[in-house]
Amino acid sequence: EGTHWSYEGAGGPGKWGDLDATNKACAVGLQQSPIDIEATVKSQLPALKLNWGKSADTIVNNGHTIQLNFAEGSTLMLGDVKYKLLQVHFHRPSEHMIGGKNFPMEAHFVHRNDAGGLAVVGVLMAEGKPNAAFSKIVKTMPAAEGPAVKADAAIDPRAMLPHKLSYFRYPGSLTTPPCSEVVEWLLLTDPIQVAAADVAAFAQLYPMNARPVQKDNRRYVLRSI
Ligand code: SG4
Ligand code: ZN
Repeated sequence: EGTHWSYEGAGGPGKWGDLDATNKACAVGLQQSPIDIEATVKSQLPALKLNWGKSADTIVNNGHTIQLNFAEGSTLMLGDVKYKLLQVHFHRPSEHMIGGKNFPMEAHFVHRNDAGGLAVVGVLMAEGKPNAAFSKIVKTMPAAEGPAVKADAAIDPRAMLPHKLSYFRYPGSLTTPPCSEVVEWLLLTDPIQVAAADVAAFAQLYPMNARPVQKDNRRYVLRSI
Protein backbone atom coordinates (compact mmCIF):
# COMPACT_ATOMS: atom_id res chain seq x y z
CA GLU A 1 0.00 0.00 0.00
CA GLY A 2 1.40 3.38 -0.96
CA THR A 3 -1.35 5.71 -2.03
CA HIS A 4 -4.13 6.25 0.47
CA TRP A 5 -7.73 6.33 -0.72
CA SER A 6 -9.39 9.62 -1.49
CA TYR A 7 -12.27 11.00 -3.52
CA GLU A 8 -10.18 12.48 -6.34
CA GLY A 9 -6.86 11.93 -8.08
CA ALA A 10 -4.45 9.00 -7.75
CA GLY A 11 -6.34 7.42 -4.84
CA GLY A 12 -9.79 8.14 -6.25
CA PRO A 13 -12.82 5.82 -6.46
CA GLY A 14 -11.74 4.21 -9.76
CA LYS A 15 -8.50 3.07 -8.05
CA TRP A 16 -9.85 1.89 -4.70
CA GLY A 17 -9.87 -1.78 -5.72
CA ASP A 18 -6.13 -1.69 -6.54
CA LEU A 19 -4.86 0.26 -3.53
CA ASP A 20 -4.92 -2.66 -1.11
CA ALA A 21 -5.57 -6.41 -1.35
CA THR A 22 -8.40 -6.04 1.16
CA ASN A 23 -10.26 -3.63 -1.15
CA LYS A 24 -11.09 -6.04 -3.98
CA ALA A 25 -14.85 -5.68 -3.47
CA CYS A 26 -14.58 -2.00 -4.46
CA ALA A 27 -13.68 -3.15 -7.98
CA VAL A 28 -15.36 -6.53 -8.42
CA GLY A 29 -18.25 -6.55 -5.94
CA LEU A 30 -21.72 -6.95 -7.40
CA GLN A 31 -23.60 -5.39 -4.45
CA GLN A 32 -21.87 -2.05 -4.14
CA SER A 33 -23.16 1.25 -2.76
CA PRO A 34 -24.28 3.93 -3.30
CA ILE A 35 -26.82 3.51 -6.11
CA ASP A 36 -29.25 5.66 -8.03
CA ILE A 37 -32.72 4.72 -6.78
CA GLU A 38 -35.14 4.52 -9.67
CA ALA A 39 -37.64 1.65 -9.87
CA THR A 40 -38.77 0.45 -6.42
CA VAL A 41 -41.00 -2.36 -5.17
CA LYS A 42 -43.61 -1.34 -2.58
CA SER A 43 -43.33 -3.82 0.28
CA GLN A 44 -44.59 -4.45 3.76
CA LEU A 45 -41.30 -3.68 5.52
CA PRO A 46 -40.96 -3.57 9.31
CA ALA A 47 -41.26 -0.11 10.87
CA LEU A 48 -37.89 1.36 11.82
CA LYS A 49 -37.74 1.48 15.58
CA LEU A 50 -35.05 3.97 16.45
CA ASN A 51 -34.34 4.14 20.17
CA TRP A 52 -31.59 6.70 20.16
CA GLY A 53 -30.29 8.56 23.17
CA LYS A 54 -30.28 12.32 23.05
CA SER A 55 -26.61 13.11 22.59
CA ALA A 56 -23.39 12.02 20.91
CA ASP A 57 -20.25 11.12 22.84
CA THR A 58 -17.39 12.41 20.67
CA ILE A 59 -16.80 14.27 17.39
CA VAL A 60 -13.91 13.64 15.00
CA ASN A 61 -12.53 14.87 11.70
CA ASN A 62 -11.10 11.58 10.37
CA GLY A 63 -9.69 12.95 7.12
CA HIS A 64 -12.60 11.62 5.05
CA THR A 65 -15.57 13.18 6.85
CA ILE A 66 -16.88 14.63 10.11
CA GLN A 67 -18.16 11.86 12.39
CA LEU A 68 -19.97 11.74 15.76
CA ASN A 69 -19.52 8.59 17.84
CA PHE A 70 -22.18 7.31 20.24
CA ALA A 71 -21.83 5.61 23.59
CA GLU A 72 -23.62 2.29 24.25
CA GLY A 73 -27.35 2.48 24.63
CA SER A 74 -28.79 3.73 21.33
CA THR A 75 -30.42 1.01 19.22
CA LEU A 76 -32.35 0.23 16.07
CA MET A 77 -34.82 -2.66 15.95
CA LEU A 78 -35.30 -3.93 12.40
CA GLY A 79 -37.98 -6.56 12.74
CA ASP A 80 -36.61 -8.70 15.57
CA VAL A 81 -32.95 -7.93 14.91
CA LYS A 82 -31.30 -5.49 17.29
CA TYR A 83 -28.58 -3.13 16.10
CA LYS A 84 -26.47 -0.69 18.12
CA LEU A 85 -25.94 2.87 16.88
CA LEU A 86 -22.18 3.41 16.53
CA GLN A 87 -21.76 6.71 14.71
CA VAL A 88 -23.11 9.22 12.23
CA HIS A 89 -21.07 10.90 9.50
CA PHE A 90 -21.73 13.08 6.47
CA HIS A 91 -21.19 13.13 2.72
CA ARG A 92 -21.31 16.02 0.28
CA PRO A 93 -23.04 15.85 -2.09
CA SER A 94 -25.37 12.97 -1.27
CA GLU A 95 -24.05 9.53 -2.24
CA HIS A 96 -27.42 8.03 -3.12
CA MET A 97 -29.36 9.58 -5.96
CA ILE A 98 -33.12 9.53 -6.35
CA GLY A 99 -34.18 9.34 -9.98
CA GLY A 100 -30.80 10.65 -11.13
CA LYS A 101 -30.82 13.57 -8.69
CA ASN A 102 -28.34 14.32 -5.90
CA PHE A 103 -29.09 16.15 -2.68
CA PRO A 104 -26.65 18.70 -1.18
CA MET A 105 -25.65 16.26 1.60
CA GLU A 106 -26.41 12.86 3.15
CA ALA A 107 -26.04 11.66 6.75
CA HIS A 108 -25.23 8.00 7.51
CA PHE A 109 -26.24 6.56 10.89
CA VAL A 110 -24.18 3.36 11.13
CA HIS A 111 -25.58 0.52 13.28
CA ARG A 112 -24.13 -2.97 13.93
CA ASN A 113 -25.72 -6.20 15.15
CA ASP A 114 -24.09 -8.95 17.20
CA ALA A 115 -23.30 -10.97 14.06
CA GLY A 116 -21.29 -8.06 12.63
CA GLY A 117 -23.90 -7.05 10.06
CA LEU A 118 -24.40 -3.33 9.50
CA ALA A 119 -27.59 -1.35 9.00
CA VAL A 120 -27.01 2.20 7.82
CA VAL A 121 -29.88 4.66 8.04
CA GLY A 122 -29.31 7.28 5.33
CA VAL A 123 -30.87 10.72 5.63
CA LEU A 124 -30.89 13.00 2.60
CA MET A 125 -30.26 16.65 3.41
CA ALA A 126 -31.91 19.45 1.44
CA GLU A 127 -31.25 23.18 1.83
CA GLY A 128 -33.97 25.11 3.68
CA LYS A 129 -34.72 25.84 7.32
CA PRO A 130 -31.76 25.47 9.69
CA ASN A 131 -31.51 22.19 11.63
CA ALA A 132 -30.40 22.90 15.21
CA ALA A 133 -28.40 19.68 15.59
CA PHE A 134 -26.57 20.07 12.29
CA SER A 135 -25.85 23.74 13.01
CA LYS A 136 -24.26 22.70 16.33
CA ILE A 137 -22.19 20.06 14.57
CA VAL A 138 -20.92 22.58 12.01
CA LYS A 139 -20.08 25.09 14.77
CA THR A 140 -18.07 22.54 16.75
CA MET A 141 -16.50 20.33 14.07
CA PRO A 142 -12.68 20.14 14.18
CA ALA A 143 -11.28 21.97 11.13
CA ALA A 144 -8.29 19.64 10.76
CA GLU A 145 -7.95 15.86 10.81
CA GLY A 146 -7.20 14.73 14.36
CA PRO A 147 -8.33 12.75 17.40
CA ALA A 148 -11.93 12.55 18.61
CA VAL A 149 -12.91 15.18 21.15
CA LYS A 150 -15.93 15.43 23.45
CA ALA A 151 -19.06 16.41 21.52
CA ASP A 152 -21.43 19.20 22.55
CA ALA A 153 -24.10 17.55 24.72
CA ALA A 154 -26.76 19.60 22.93
CA ILE A 155 -26.29 17.67 19.65
CA ASP A 156 -29.41 15.47 19.56
CA PRO A 157 -29.26 12.89 16.73
CA ARG A 158 -33.04 12.50 16.83
CA ALA A 159 -33.33 16.07 15.58
CA MET A 160 -31.73 14.95 12.30
CA LEU A 161 -34.66 12.69 11.35
CA PRO A 162 -37.64 13.60 9.19
CA HIS A 163 -41.11 13.19 10.75
CA LYS A 164 -41.97 10.22 8.58
CA LEU A 165 -39.66 7.18 8.71
CA SER A 166 -40.63 5.66 5.34
CA TYR A 167 -37.60 4.10 3.72
CA PHE A 168 -35.97 2.38 0.77
CA ARG A 169 -34.16 -0.88 1.56
CA TYR A 170 -31.58 -2.72 -0.50
CA PRO A 171 -28.52 -4.91 0.15
CA GLY A 172 -25.23 -3.08 -0.40
CA SER A 173 -21.79 -2.18 0.84
CA LEU A 174 -19.68 0.33 2.69
CA THR A 175 -19.27 3.33 0.37
CA THR A 176 -15.56 3.59 1.28
CA PRO A 177 -12.73 1.06 1.17
CA PRO A 178 -12.82 -1.86 1.88
CA CYS A 179 -16.35 -1.63 0.31
CA SER A 180 -17.46 -4.70 2.30
CA GLU A 181 -20.85 -6.04 1.21
CA VAL A 182 -22.29 -6.29 4.71
CA VAL A 183 -24.74 -3.38 4.76
CA GLU A 184 -28.52 -3.31 4.91
CA TRP A 185 -29.18 0.11 3.41
CA LEU A 186 -32.16 1.91 4.89
CA LEU A 187 -32.46 5.22 3.06
CA LEU A 188 -35.25 7.42 4.39
CA THR A 189 -37.54 8.63 1.58
CA ASP A 190 -38.07 12.08 3.15
CA PRO A 191 -35.14 14.50 3.34
CA ILE A 192 -34.47 16.83 6.27
CA GLN A 193 -33.77 20.52 5.82
CA VAL A 194 -30.53 22.19 6.86
CA ALA A 195 -29.30 25.75 6.40
CA ALA A 196 -27.48 26.49 3.13
CA ALA A 197 -24.84 28.29 5.23
CA ASP A 198 -24.21 25.09 7.22
CA VAL A 199 -23.78 23.06 4.02
CA ALA A 200 -21.35 25.73 2.81
CA ALA A 201 -19.39 25.52 6.09
CA PHE A 202 -19.13 21.72 5.78
CA ALA A 203 -18.04 22.17 2.15
CA GLN A 204 -15.12 24.33 3.33
CA LEU A 205 -13.70 21.18 4.94
CA TYR A 206 -15.11 18.56 2.57
CA PRO A 207 -16.16 19.98 -0.81
CA MET A 208 -16.65 16.48 -2.27
CA ASN A 209 -16.66 13.25 -0.29
CA ALA A 210 -19.19 11.12 -2.15
CA ARG A 211 -18.48 7.88 -4.00
CA PRO A 212 -20.10 7.79 -7.47
CA VAL A 213 -23.21 5.63 -7.86
CA GLN A 214 -22.57 1.95 -8.60
CA LYS A 215 -24.31 -0.57 -10.85
CA ASP A 216 -27.44 -2.02 -9.29
CA ASN A 217 -26.80 -5.38 -11.01
CA ARG A 218 -30.51 -6.16 -10.93
CA ARG A 219 -30.90 -5.69 -7.19
CA TYR A 220 -34.41 -4.82 -6.09
CA VAL A 221 -34.96 -1.69 -4.01
CA LEU A 222 -37.91 -2.15 -1.66
CA ARG A 223 -40.00 0.81 -0.55
CA SER A 224 -41.91 0.65 2.73
CA ILE A 225 -45.67 1.09 2.47
C1 SG4 B 1 -17.00 7.16 6.62
O1 SG4 B 1 -15.70 7.30 6.09
C2 SG4 B 1 -16.93 6.83 8.12
O2 SG4 B 1 -16.14 7.80 8.79
C3 SG4 B 1 -16.39 5.43 8.34
O3 SG4 B 1 -16.44 5.12 9.73
C4 SG4 B 1 -17.24 4.43 7.59
O4 SG4 B 1 -16.71 3.12 7.76
C5 SG4 B 1 -17.25 4.78 6.12
O5 SG4 B 1 -17.73 6.11 5.94
C6 SG4 B 1 -18.19 3.86 5.35
O6 SG4 B 1 -19.49 3.95 5.90
O7 SG4 B 1 -21.86 4.35 5.86
N1 SG4 B 1 -20.48 5.51 4.10
S1 SG4 B 1 -20.72 4.19 4.96
O8 SG4 B 1 -20.83 3.05 4.06
O9 SG4 B 1 -18.31 2.52 9.27
C7 SG4 B 1 -17.30 2.25 8.63
C8 SG4 B 1 -15.30 4.74 10.36
O10 SG4 B 1 -14.24 4.78 9.79
C9 SG4 B 1 -16.66 0.92 8.71
C10 SG4 B 1 -15.47 4.33 11.75
ZN1 ZN C 1 -21.26 7.16 4.67
